[in-house]
Amino acid sequence: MNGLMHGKKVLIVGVASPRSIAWGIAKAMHREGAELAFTYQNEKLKSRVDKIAEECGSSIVLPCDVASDAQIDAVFSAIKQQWGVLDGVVHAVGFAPREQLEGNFVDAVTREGFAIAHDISAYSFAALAKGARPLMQGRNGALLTLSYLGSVRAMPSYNVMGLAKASLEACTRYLAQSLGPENIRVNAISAGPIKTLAAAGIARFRSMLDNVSRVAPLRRTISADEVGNVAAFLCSDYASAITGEIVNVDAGYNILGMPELEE
Ligand code: NAD
Ligand code: 0WE
Repeated sequence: MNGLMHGKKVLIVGVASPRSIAWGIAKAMHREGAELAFTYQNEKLKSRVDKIAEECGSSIVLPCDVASDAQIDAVFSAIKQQWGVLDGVVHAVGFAPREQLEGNFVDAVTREGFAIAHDISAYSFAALAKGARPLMQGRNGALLTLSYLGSVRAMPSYNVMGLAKASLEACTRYLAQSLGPENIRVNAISAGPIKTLAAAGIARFRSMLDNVSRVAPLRRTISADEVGNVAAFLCSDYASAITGEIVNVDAGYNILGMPELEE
């Protein structure tokens, strides 16, 4: 068994369903020879994550609501006990209260909505980095997070999540600067829209996907498996000189100034 990530031990945070981007990443990393551990946000999601972990031959499945320092600490204590070391962490978590993602930004934004979005979607990446750091010493460690174009462009309805993703991308750079001397790399993938649970119930999500299919240079949307392949590369030693980077995996959508007019 030889793969891009042969023998690497990776913690995956953010699996909620078989559509999750984190699940596409886990499958790619497993295929490339990584050993995986998983967390689940709450008891409602536990059985799903158990099932998905089993498919990757993983027996480490731990509770972790990233709003809780105690739960984050417990995750890394358990990893320390079971593995002793860690090579990678995948952070695929984002949340804002639902009302934040509807309508006009100025109407929707509140102090509390802002705080929650930034806490769960951006601070949590730094919190996981703090926990992982001691277990990654003397190895080729890699941290990876998931962002979206709404961090750098104003998008309808994405609202305060766009601010939180901007913070997450800055966090990626600051973590890269902070942990680079310990040979821990930190990168983000900015993914195009994918129909996951996090997209369910978002008004006009279907028309966003249709728009991407019409105008993106590749004339299609992307899959979680395609994000997974890039994630496996970024967390592998083939990416040993890449850190602090935001890699777009979006069929080219972000490069456009103006879409080509349809005939
Ligand atoms: P998803 O719903 O499958 O995953 C989101 C995950 O966040 C879930 O596993 C959920 O349990 C977790 N989460 C939310 N609050 C949490 C908390 N307090 N503690 C622990 N976990 C919590 O959806 P997804 O689309 O796979 O999202 C994964 C990441 O990808 C998110 O950061 C999202 O912003 C990002 N992203 C998604 C898209 C898209 O179109 N789906 C595009 C670009 C980036
Ligand atoms: O990051 C995201 C979505 C993250 C998200 C989703 C939800 C739905 C459930 C954060 N918080 C919540 N809160 C909930 O209660 N994406 C990149 C997907 C997404 O969401 C959008 C998008 C896109 C793309 C919202 C509006 C406009 C575009």
